[in-house]
Amino acid sequence: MNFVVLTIFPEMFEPFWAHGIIRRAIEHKKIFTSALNIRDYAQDRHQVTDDRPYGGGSGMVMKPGPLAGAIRSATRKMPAAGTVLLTPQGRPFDQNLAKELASFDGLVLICGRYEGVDERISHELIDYEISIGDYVLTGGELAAMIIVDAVTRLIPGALGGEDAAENDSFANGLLEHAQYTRPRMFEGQEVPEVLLSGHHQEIKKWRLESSLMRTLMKRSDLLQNKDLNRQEIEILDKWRNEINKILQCHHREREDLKGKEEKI
Ligand code: 4GX
Repeated sequence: MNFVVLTIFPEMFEPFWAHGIIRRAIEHKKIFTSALNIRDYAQDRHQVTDDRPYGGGSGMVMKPGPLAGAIRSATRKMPAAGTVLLTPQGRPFDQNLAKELASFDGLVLICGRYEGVDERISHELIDYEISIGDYVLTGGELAAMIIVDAVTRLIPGALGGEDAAENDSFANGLLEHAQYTRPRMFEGQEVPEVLLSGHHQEIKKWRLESSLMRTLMKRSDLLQNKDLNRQEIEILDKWRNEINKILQCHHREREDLKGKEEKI
């Protein structure tokens, strides 16, 4: 995967390329990264990339010329690349969109600043408008890093050895199960016995239950939209039966209480 970022602050990406899994993916040639300065595509002597908005008002707008020049320069070198504009108006970024983007040979990530980019940029030159969430950033750079990060870990071989992308949160539409490491006892809290048992089948089942419980408690919206498999339905059914038993008991007690009160 070839990532090309277009930004007026290319230096922001230097520490990002230089650490952790991103750095290793670059070293192992799983990804290629570059940040081009939009300013270099400005025509005038002062290399201006922004201007006042037509119609008046506060703030500045990114001029279309330098942006179009930068995008065309990037796509000329990789015609099959997808072009992405980071914007709060974009399609919400999620794991499914990350997977879709991971299938491209290259991605050109366009980072706007100020109040945005001249509207005439979007149409021909942009394949995707993407938002990383409903909040306002000072520029698209952090959003671009988030996309590079989430897409990189989906590229085969980018994650080292054990930790494969198939095993994490969202890969199966559920949140990650609870995790424990040494010591066995921490501030009066023990590690669940089953995880020490070495019983792989039981551990697998416990982890699925943990995943389902956390998803139900923290993000029930994810369960509503998910295709559940037989084992997942079995677990949810078991919980439903247990909850029903508790509630029936509770209702019966209240009925008993009411009966007694009526006699008095
Ligand atoms: N998810 N911002 C972009 C300037 C801008 C505005 C409109 C193009 C069109 C954001 C987000 C985000 C702030 C980045 C405004 N550029 N980007 N910037 N949320 O808030 O992606």
